[in-house]
Amino acid sequence: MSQEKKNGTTSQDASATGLGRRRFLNTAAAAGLAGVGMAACTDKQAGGSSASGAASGSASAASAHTEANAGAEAAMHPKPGELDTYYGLWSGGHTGDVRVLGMPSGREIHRIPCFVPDALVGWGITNESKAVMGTKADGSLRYTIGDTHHVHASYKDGNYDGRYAWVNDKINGRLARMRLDYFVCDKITELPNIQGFHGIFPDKADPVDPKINYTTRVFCGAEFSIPLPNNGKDADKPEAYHSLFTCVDAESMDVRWQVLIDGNCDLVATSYDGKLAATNQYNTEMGVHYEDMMSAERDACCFFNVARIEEAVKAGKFKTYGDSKVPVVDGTKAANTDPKTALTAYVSVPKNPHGVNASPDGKYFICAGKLSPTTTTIELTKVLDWFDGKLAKLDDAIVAEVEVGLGPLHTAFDGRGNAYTTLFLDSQIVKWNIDKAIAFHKGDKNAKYVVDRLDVQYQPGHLNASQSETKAADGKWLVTGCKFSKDRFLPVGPLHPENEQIIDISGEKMVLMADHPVRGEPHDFVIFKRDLLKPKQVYSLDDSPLAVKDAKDCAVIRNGKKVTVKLTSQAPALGMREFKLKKGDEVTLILTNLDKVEDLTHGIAIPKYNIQFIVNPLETKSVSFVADKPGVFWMYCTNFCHALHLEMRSRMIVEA
Ligand code: RUQ
Ligand code: CUA
Ligand code: CA
Repeated sequence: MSQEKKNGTTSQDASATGLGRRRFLNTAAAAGLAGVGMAACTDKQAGGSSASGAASGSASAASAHTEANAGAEAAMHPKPGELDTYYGLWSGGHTGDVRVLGMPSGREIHRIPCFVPDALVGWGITNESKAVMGTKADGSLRYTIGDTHHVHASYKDGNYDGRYAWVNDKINGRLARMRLDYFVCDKITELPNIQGFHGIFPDKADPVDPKINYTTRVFCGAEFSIPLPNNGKDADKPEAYHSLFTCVDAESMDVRWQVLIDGNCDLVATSYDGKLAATNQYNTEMGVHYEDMMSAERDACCFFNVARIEEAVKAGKFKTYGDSKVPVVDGTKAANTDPKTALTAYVSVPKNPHGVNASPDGKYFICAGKLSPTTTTIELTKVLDWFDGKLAKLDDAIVAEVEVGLGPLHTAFDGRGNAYTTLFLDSQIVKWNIDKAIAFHKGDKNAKYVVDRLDVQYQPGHLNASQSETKAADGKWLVTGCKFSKDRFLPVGPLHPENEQIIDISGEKMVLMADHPVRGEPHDFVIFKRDLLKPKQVYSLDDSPLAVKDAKDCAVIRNGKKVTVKLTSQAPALGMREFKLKKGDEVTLILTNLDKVEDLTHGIAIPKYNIQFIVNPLETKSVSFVADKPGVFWMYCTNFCHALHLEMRSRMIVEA
């Protein structure tokens, strides 16, 4: 492939790697991008350093795992009854959920429904879940679809603290929070004035108060620009289109503020000191057509000075759009030319960058080039220097810009100074050393920054390493989400599963350990030590104001047409064996599970009423419906709970 020859980052030819198919896929994928201005990898890349002659990594063979990896092999295949050592939180893509995996086995343990109804738990059926999801005036769900991409968890002291995780919904511009004690979604916020909410990242500390060394904000990047206000009037006025960067309060989940910027937002990163957040921008051209978005040779990584933005909001220097009350400060280039007062700083990055990731030593943000074969390393103290008026040229914050291969998308870290970047077009992961890349960029052409390359199957998007984006990056495991599995699994018709590959990164060379088929379409994920979480095993009756605390309290309480049915479940019986309603009653059924033992979950289904949900030990849930069908309806327990589970029923009698 000519591109590879030119960029010189791969020293082997196709026959040496023996990977004809991979090259075929590359050709196909590269051809798809060739027409839209994918940067050819030349030594003359503006501002970039050439990797010619520097990168001599060799592709590790997939069969390389041998006795050396016996320990890793054993950890990946826990014996029956053995537990995993890490949790993984995985976005589900357009299934709209979040998945919980045990790692490194890759076993899926749980799914957390957020944006999309879930039949198992009754998410979107119970009143409590509907209140989280959001309803229309008639009580029906406002949205029933979602597209989750990026999951990140709350921090304290630079490591996860096990309180919360957040995930985006790209389709309807919403942010969901999950409580990590119960592994449930407890709040969803719809962001105003934006579309295509993509990148998210929680902050790791407060920018001014050192006592707040934990997450209090979540930053959200809007990928699509829209006319502001988006009322159908300015569709043909490109100058009316904008993207906003949004800050959400981690506790209240209220939107605190937004920043109007030039260009769009893609992925988001935050610094360990809380002072900086950033978003990569691929459409600084502000094109509304596809071709326009690829015309510039360099786009940007836009930095936000969090403290200054919050001062500006406090000082009333903002406007609002439409019905939204959220303060919007001006972060456009024209309004931020003086570094000493600037709210934003646009560091240039080659053509259409994608991922931006913070190194675990807290020093750098690394931008992956996507249409450029490079990664750009930005030193954060230099960005802060620029804001202080101590760095004349903002782009001098770029301390390395080196070629790594074709289609770099995301970067993970091992805590030993190495970065791992997915190469979508090359179907590879490249391991490279950050210090050596910096040395190479400075002019030391002998600095061999590429440490290793590993072929993956095929077209990797995200990757992440155990504890990667924390100060406790442990360099043990790397997972990559390959967008195509092709021939790796039994065929099941035209749609193949994705291929999540687990890689041992404890040694110098990466070793591919396992393929895992996954249902579409995970994007990002985080992997962290299991002892960072202390999940609760049972609810408390006081968690719900509606709780029916004793089976004796079961009753049908009538107030005209409005009827409240209070019910309990305790294996193997429901608190009422039968109850009567009248046709047309507006019913709210409250169900409390009085069992106190973990895993003793009951479910309740009402045939023909389209109702099914589960209640965990000491949990209370409710559902509202109109008893519009007369007859006898056997409500039954859906969740296997007891030897007499099948008998666990109650007759709901609706009188005509
Ligand atoms: S994006 S394949 Cu939605 Cu996370 Cu990069
Ligand atoms: Cu209760 Cu099954
Ligand atoms: Ca661009």
